[in-house]
Amino acid sequence: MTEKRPGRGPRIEVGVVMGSESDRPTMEEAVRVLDEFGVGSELVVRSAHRAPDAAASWARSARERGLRVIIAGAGGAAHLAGAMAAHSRLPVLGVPLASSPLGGFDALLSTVQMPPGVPVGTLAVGSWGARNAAHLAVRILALSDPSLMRRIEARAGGAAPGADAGRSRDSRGERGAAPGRRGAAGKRPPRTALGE
Ligand code: C2R
Repeated sequence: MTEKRPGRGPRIEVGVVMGSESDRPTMEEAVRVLDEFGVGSELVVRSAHRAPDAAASWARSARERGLRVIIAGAGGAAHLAGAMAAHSRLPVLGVPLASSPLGGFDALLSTVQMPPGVPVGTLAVGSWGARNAAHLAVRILALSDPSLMRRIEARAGGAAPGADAGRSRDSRGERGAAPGRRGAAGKRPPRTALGE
């Protein structure tokens, strides 16, 4: 299923692809960050396992459709980001999702351990990864877009990275303090699914 962003918005430069409709709530977090920076995106479901031809043709046509970065989120035996990198020369950012009983560790290893020459920049598990994939995509695009770089600088102005810790979530999508920070009560944040 393809879901195009509304027609009158900014040019669509980031393709956010996910392995299943069930990944949508997490991957929408990436779209929300892109929206905050005014970066146009499309959010689609493609599965390298279940519909490999459709996934390959989406990746192969990505560049000519104007995309400049692909964000791919998938859980379990997550081959989607790797398949995107195999079929496109665009930068691919992989988001391992915690959708199986292994809590995302399976998806993390499947996504991160790509052979040399077929790179997937792998982010954290779950919503942290989805959000950071979007932030990284924005930084990539800003290298050739001075006004976007100014928006990044304006947003960072005075606020240290992680200043949105109040609404941060851990890798299971649960709310908590940012890593390395202590919560209001001075306690350590909750452990992640990967046993931080
Ligand atoms: P369902 O909820 O549809 O059963 O999917 C999806 O990303 C999802 O997290 C369960 C999980 O299967 C993942 N999936 C992949 C791929 N396709 C679907 N990892 C793929 O091509 O890598």
